[in-house]
Amino acid sequence: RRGESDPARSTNKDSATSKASNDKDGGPVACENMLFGMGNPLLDISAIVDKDFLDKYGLKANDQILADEKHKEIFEDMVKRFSVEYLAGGSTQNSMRVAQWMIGHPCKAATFFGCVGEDAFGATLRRKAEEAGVDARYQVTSSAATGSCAVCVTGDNRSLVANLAAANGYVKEQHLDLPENWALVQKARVYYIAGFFMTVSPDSMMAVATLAAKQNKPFCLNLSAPFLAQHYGAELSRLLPYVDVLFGNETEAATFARERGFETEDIEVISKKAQALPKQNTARPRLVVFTQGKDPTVVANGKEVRLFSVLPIKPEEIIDTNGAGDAFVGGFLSKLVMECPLEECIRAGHYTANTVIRRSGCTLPALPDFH
Ligand code: 26A
Repeated sequence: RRGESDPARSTNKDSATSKASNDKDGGPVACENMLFGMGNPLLDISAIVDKDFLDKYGLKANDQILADEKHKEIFEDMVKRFSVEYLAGGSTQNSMRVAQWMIGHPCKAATFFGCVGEDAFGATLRRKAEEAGVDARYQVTSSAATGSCAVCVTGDNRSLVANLAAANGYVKEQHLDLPENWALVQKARVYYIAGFFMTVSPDSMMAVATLAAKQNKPFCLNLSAPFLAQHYGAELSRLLPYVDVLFGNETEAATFARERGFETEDIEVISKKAQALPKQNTARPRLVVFTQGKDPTVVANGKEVRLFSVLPIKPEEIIDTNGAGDAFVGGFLSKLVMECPLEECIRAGHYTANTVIRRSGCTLPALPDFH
């Protein structure tokens, strides 16, 4: 039964409050490599910057983009002009660290695949993953530096500029397909890949997505950023039939709807339409989960659209919203993988997002205080 039931329809309402290692309710026990993630391992270089800095590099206050020619100097410039912090980043890797923290079990429950360079940044990412208890299995390339992401904070906004570098060098045949790695993929119960990885290895994503459908396990995808719906529509269309849980925020949902000709700006209608798109594994109804910052999270499950209020937070308690979306996903997945009901998955996601925005970057305090 393990890994096959639909957590969103589970009737075991108590399971989210029992410890992961506690099997007294008959729920699953935390085990190694139960949650699989794959993405761009990036080191975040974060600073509070000014409007001049954003203008110099043509950045919007709130955005996530890939670095191009005009951003070549941004990293050096940032370090020179502002006080910077170095933090483990990369969207999917953030979610895996958060999920592992919530699962709170000594075993490495979360696996992460991605590509780093042979350098100090790569070593830092490896150490951070190790400290978080994540089983990071990196492909290592000698031909590029470890990827980094400039996090330009102005007030409550943050503009992210990712220089994928080595992360862009992930090669399915050289990593995912290796028997010892593929065995870890097969072992997982739940799969999560942020849409960002469509710019790197859509074939790797398809391989994982088709396996998930074949084995009737949930495959989860994040819309990640507006530019993906705009410029990676073909990759997204290929993946969508395999998506069991689709995550996104309000801006990404709006762009997705526009690109697909939904002809509505109403997020509840968008969630319903996305939910109803054709699906490969019909045994598992799709869930669409759209966060909206401080506004309620919208969930469509095929029968209804529900709204879930987030935890209140005073503006002065917000330190940095960078990683809030990843943290929400990490919390959600930590309960999905334990086959908890939808309400518990959402509650955990709101808790981890609320925790992360009180801190710099996608970082966590020593122990979760959730249960
Ligand atoms: C392909 N792109 C643009 C990206 C990213 C990314 N992670 C993967 N691919 N652009 C930004 N990030 C990460 O998002 C986190 C915040 O949600 C940053 O590294 C940051 O940690």
